[in-house]
Amino acid sequence: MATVRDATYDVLRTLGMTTVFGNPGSTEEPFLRDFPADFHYVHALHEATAVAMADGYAQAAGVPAHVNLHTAPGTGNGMGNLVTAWHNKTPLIITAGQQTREMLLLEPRLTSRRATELPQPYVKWAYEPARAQDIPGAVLRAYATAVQPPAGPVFLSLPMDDWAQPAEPAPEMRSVATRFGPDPRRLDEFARILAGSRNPVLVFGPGVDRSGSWSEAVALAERLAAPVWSAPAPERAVFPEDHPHFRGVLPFAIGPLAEALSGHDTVLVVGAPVFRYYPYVPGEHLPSGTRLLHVTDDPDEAARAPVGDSLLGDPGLTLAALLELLPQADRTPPAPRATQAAPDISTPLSADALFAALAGHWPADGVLVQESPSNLAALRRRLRITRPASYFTMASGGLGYGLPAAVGVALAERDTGRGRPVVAVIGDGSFHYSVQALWTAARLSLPVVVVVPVNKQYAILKAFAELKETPGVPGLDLPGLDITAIAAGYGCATEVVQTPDQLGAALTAGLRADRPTVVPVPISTEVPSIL
Ligand SMILES: Cc1ncc(C[n+]2csc(CCOP(=O)(O)OP(=O)(O)O)c2C)c(N)n1
Repeated sequence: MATVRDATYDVLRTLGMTTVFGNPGSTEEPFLRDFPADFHYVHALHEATAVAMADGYAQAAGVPAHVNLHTAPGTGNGMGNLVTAWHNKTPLIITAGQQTREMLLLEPRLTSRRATELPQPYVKWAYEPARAQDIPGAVLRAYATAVQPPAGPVFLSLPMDDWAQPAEPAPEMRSVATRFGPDPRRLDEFARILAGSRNPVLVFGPGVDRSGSWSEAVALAERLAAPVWSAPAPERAVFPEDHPHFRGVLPFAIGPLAEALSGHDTVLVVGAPVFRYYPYVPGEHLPSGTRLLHVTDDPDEAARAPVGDSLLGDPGLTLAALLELLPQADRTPPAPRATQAAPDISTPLSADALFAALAGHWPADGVLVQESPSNLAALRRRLRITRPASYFTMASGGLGYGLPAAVGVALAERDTGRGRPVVAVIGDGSFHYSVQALWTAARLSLPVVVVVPVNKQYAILKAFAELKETPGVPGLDLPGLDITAIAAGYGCATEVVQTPDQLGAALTAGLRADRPTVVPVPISTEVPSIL
């Protein structure tokens, strides 16, 4: 007799979801028992790590990922990175154990009280099946919900006594659309406005990368002879950053962002929120007289934009449709950005010198995962991303994503056979939020290189305190942390680097190794301005 457990593994198999990221508990053991040989359990030592590894894996492999968490405490531990997965628009199916139905009324130990409310509002759907027999169908519905636009995480709470119950006939396998095209009438209107603009500017967001449409984005920029910005604080790179039209990443504050767009009569934003701001710097959302057109596949993103007219549609399909309608603009294309002077080499290195060295040794098909808050501007200034799907960070602002995400990306590179080298740049503060990911990377023999700029402080919080005039904040210094010892304890190779040449050697060796390598680099403690 087939059980609910058998039927659920069959559904997961049919969906191609045979990798399970998790940390097990008693409420999950009835699901995990006799773990099938054709499935891979990726063991995380902490649930935050499990969720972010799955997120990185899903984004790099371009598939939804499954995370199995412990009941309420495990789900709680995973919550920070669940918030990030929601903002990242990463399709994740989170399953969590629940106490046995027989005892739920009296709330025994490990009951998840109001289990479906716990992950709200950072899931698209949360459900505890009314009957054990509904689990396979609920997994199918969870999958459909997670992958449809806007993609995102979903949550199932699954009582531990359900798995041994007899299954009903398997649910009908169905397919669902993951992209939708724009309304043709509204599209015509957008094309007409763009064609009639004197000096349009393009702002591309992570949706362009998620929809695999860099080539359409480049074609539109060239068709309109328009400069291109990345939307502020992007979680993915959106355009070849060595292209002459590329201007950089927009500032993430109201006044400065509007200033960067001044002189343009039309702004076309594709695949991003309007806009992702962080420090409050008052001002107008747009320069006066500028019109904003917003293309997104997320109705909520369109609804909350403070300015602009929106068109719902997949970024890639909409860019392709605009290209059908727009003639070649008769304008001088924007001139390329000035090349940067080489940074001074000092001891310790400046962030600029570190990242210039990283760029100098960068593998052509390298993937960068980043969580280095105060050094982000220097990193993005020095290391230009020129290929799609090769830059990942968190959209949320929550630390503890980058390190485990890099491990998930590296696993996806191996599983897909693509094998691109993965380098993470993780601040010495950010390093500690999900540091256990190093152990999983070591167990899986993943050759990920983790560069840690060591400034022994939460520098960005010092910069924020300066901007917002809040002196005397405690807890902004990080003395007494031995990154080398911590990394070695989790099974990593480590090498402290002081010079650009040493970095090149460490990178080459680390990317060829059969385990992760952590590379602490002491850097200047100067605090860069936040804007
Ligand atoms: C989960 C979480 N906790 C706290 C913060 C607040 N926070 C933002 S940046 C930061 C410091 C990061 O330090 P580090 O990684 O060393 O980078 P640096 O600013 O020095 O470049 C902190 C604590 C956060 N964003 N997310």
